[in-house]
Amino acid sequence: MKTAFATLFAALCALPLAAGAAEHHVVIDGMKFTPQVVQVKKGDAIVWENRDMFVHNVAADGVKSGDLAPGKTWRWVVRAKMSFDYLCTLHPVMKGRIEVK
Ligand SMILES: [Cu+2]
Repeated sequence: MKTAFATLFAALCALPLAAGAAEHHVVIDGMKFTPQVVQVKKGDAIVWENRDMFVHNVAADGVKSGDLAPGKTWRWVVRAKMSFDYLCTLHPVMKGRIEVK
């Protein structure tokens, strides 16, 4: 149920807000990023929302959310046309990927 809701939430939030640019949501819960792979365009925003009971973060080269306490969100705008993998440095088994088209 919780997972289904998270998926629905992510799907709803992926709807474009304005022509050309979209806001994508990634839910952090159950020690994972959902969806794990997000396809975006340069100029889009991604919002990570920590719904887990633990502190997590989003980290890659040049991408650092800092620690996100439970309930916190972090918004980041895609500035370069470059795909990358990211992880939570506190729990390196938590991995995600941003694919920039
Ligand atoms: Cu974590």
